[in-house]
Parts: sequence; C-alpha cells; structure tokens
Amino acid sequence: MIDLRSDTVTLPTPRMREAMYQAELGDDVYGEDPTVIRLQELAAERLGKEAALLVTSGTMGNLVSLLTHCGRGDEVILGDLAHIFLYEQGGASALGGIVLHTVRNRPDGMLDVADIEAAVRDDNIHFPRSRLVCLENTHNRCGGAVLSPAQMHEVAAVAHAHGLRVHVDGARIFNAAVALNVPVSALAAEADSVTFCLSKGLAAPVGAVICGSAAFIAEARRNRKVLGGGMRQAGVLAAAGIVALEEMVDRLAEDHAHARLLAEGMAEIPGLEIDPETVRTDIVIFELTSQKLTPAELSARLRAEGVLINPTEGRKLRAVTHYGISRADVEQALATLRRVMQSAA
Ligand code: TLP
Repeated sequence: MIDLRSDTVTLPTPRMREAMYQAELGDDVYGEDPTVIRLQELAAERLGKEAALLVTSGTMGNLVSLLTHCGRGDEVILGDLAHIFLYEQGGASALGGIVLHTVRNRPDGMLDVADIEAAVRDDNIHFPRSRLVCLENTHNRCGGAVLSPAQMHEVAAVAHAHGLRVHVDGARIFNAAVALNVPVSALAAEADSVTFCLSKGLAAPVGAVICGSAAFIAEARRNRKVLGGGMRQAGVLAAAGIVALEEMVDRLAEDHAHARLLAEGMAEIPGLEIDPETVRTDIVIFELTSQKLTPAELSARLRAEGVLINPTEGRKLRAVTHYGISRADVEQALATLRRVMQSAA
C-alpha cells in the first residue's frame, strides 16, 4: 500500500526504536523521567521558549493550551478552517466552556487582521471576554499553507495590542520552518504558546509538545493532569521524540519535494485540478473536477489498486507525503491515478 492519507501514519525509525529501548526512565508525574526532561528542554530551546510539556497528541496540546489561556466564558478568535475549530470535537467548548469565535480563513492560511480587530469584544457586561487568537502553521485545510514570520508578527501585534494572547497550532511548524528556510524559533517568537507534533512528519510514534513561558507551562501541567494526560515512564516515548527533533527535521524538505512532484503530476491528469505552485509543504489538496465519479468512489478505486488517499470536503481529496513515501511511490501513485481517471472517463 502507498499510504498518502496522512503524515500521521509514519512508523518510528530504527534509531527511534533503539533510543526507546535504551531510554533512561522515571515517573514523570513526579517530574523524575530524565528522558522526558531532556525532550522538553530540547523542544523549548528549539522553539525559543522557557519551558515545554510533553502531551499525548496535537489535540491534547491545543486543548491544554486553550484551557490554560482561558477561563469559562472566555472567547478565542480563530480561523473558520482551523483544525481546533473543525476537527477537535469543540473540546475547548465541551470541556472548558470556552467560546470559539471564527473569522474567515484566507486560502493562504492567514487571517485578516481587520477581521481579528472587528472580532475583539469591547468591555461590556453582555459580552464574553476576548482572550486569545489562534493561528495554524502550516495550515492543514489550506493545503499545508505556510505563514511567514512577518505574517505571524502582523497577527501577534494586533492581538497583543488588544491585550489578547496568541496560541499557535504548530502541529507541522517544522514543515513551515523548513519550507521558509528560517529557524523554527522565528515562527514562534511572538507566540505565547505553541503546540507541535512529534508524530506527524517527524515520524515519532506518539506525542506533541507545548512550549511557552515557565509560568504558562506550570499551569498547563495541571491542566494536562486533570485531562488524564499525566504519564508515568513516558521517557519511552520522549526518547523517540528526541530522535525526531535531532534527526528528522531537515529531511522534511524531501517530503515537500515529493508533494510538489505529486501535484505537478496531478495537474496533468484530465479531471483533476490543482495549482502545484500552491504546494509548499507535504500536503496536497486537489479537486476532482470530473463528474464521472465522486471523491469517495475515486478513493475506493485507488484503494483497490494499492493507493490510499482520503476525500476531504466537497469535491476535494488530500494526499500527504512523509518519511514512508519514496519518489518511486509518488511515481507509482501518479501512474495509478492516471489509470483510474482514464478508466472512469
Ligand atoms: N490532523 C490529522 C487529522 O486530525 C485530520 C491529519 O491527518 O492531518 N493540528 C493540526 C493542524 C492537525 O493537522 C492535527 C491532526 C492536529 C492538530 C491534531 O493532532 P493529533 O492527531 O495528534 O491529535
């Protein structure tokens, strides 16, 4: 199977498995797991923050961050295509009583600062209190779109001017840094908190890390615990995370090149539409313009031929390249797509 459903399907590298086997362990709820401590220090250093906290998933990282920034009835301003809004069960509202106030997401993943300013509430007894602005970098539903340090600055400046904090869902922030050729700390500089995932393109089996000030992380640790996310000998997981940060960041450029190749090939196939120029990282969202079959049917036919690509919304499908996908896999996936589309024509 050529599995292009997500970069979450990556398996740990041999070096990760070895590091997991060798990992020095302790009870992390007591703060005594040396490998977790090492991962958290490394993550904080890479992101340019004071402290960091290992959590089980990107979803938990975002939820813990929102619970830490906001009280019940407080409001978060975020894009209407944000993962936090679309794909996290509204957890911040369900569990934290937090109000999600969406503004339009531009196709390039950016939010208009005028929309953010218009969404900020005045001090009025009738209104929820605006507390936080969330950005997503790279942006999943916007096809892996990348926000530059200047764009992050633009949003952070407006948020901070109104006394709001900024959280970055940086599930794939290392992809953004590699695509832009900037240090990841440049993308995190003005954020009050950032979550990034170890278990996507970086190929670790489990985990995400929240980075922020020491005071913020101390409070986040309490919120992680109440959600049941206090892990004990988590160093077995953190060991793979350390390898992910030390060895798997630079190679993301390969995934980006493969995604571009895939998009260029798709652009040549009648019945499919994509502008390869918009593909900057590992995510390729393309449109099935042929009415001869539905995205679900195309996905099923591809599966029967050994290629996994999931529909997203409307007539769109998403393919994601990763550590488990070679250039030959991309070529084979394209040949299969061409054949399936031709037989449907
Ligand atoms: N995204 C997954 C699915 O949930 C759609 C994927 O396959 O892309 N933020 C962003 C931007 C994400 O793309 C994801 C995962 C998360 C947060 C949540 O991470 P996990 O899956 O670790 O909870």
